[in-house]
Amino acid sequence: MKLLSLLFLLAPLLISCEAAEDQLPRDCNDIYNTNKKLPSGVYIIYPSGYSSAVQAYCDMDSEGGRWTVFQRRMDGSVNFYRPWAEYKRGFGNAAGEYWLGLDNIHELTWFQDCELMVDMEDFYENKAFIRYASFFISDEFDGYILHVSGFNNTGALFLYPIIISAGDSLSYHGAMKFTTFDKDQDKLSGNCAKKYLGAFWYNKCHYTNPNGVYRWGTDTTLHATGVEWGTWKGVNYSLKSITMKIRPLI
Ligand SMILES: [Ca+2]
Repeated sequence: MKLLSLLFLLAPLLISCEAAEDQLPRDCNDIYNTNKKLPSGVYIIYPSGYSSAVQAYCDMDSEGGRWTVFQRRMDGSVNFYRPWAEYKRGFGNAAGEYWLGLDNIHELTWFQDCELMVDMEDFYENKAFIRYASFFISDEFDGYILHVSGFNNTGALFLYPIIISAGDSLSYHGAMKFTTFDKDQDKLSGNCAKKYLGAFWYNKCHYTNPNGVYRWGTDTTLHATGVEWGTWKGVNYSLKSITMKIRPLI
């Protein structure tokens, strides 16, 4: 009898929690839909319900906005050479350099069809952005396998007159598991994260190393360890900035 009364008392509370949870923004697309005039900036999103609140940078400007940034390098202020637990959970500062976390990226891409955009800039003010029509990753049990396809470089944009495609450096990493220095899931006999000082969906090993060491342009001291997009600037040119962002297909 006591239990029944308790349930009766709690029922409205449980129902209201459920209703409120439905209204929590899962990503920047949800935030955009609450008010289409909101500017780009840092917002709180809830990739998997109430207890999953996390800060993310929302790009509300590029190509129609709605983008949730999950990776960003821009000034070398954050160390990206970190262990598995950090890549799983996320780290850094959403207003600057950060990684949203593999669990969050999985939550945001597994249950809805998403596209990917990568923005890049070198130290000569050349900029490029490319898109992939489909992007999602599996869960930790599967090793966070990367699924990426539909490369589209029509968005390549350069300030200088020579127009060259930034190229597809990511498809080589498709179907790979995520590797950190303390969790080797790549195709190399050694550990690609240790060899190239980053953490990524390394194959044997990489065409791009967005989580590598921030190194201000050309640097051949340690081969291919910088923040690189190989098909654009080669693997010994560390970019000024790179941003990886996702949004659900409409
Ligand atoms: Ca290996």
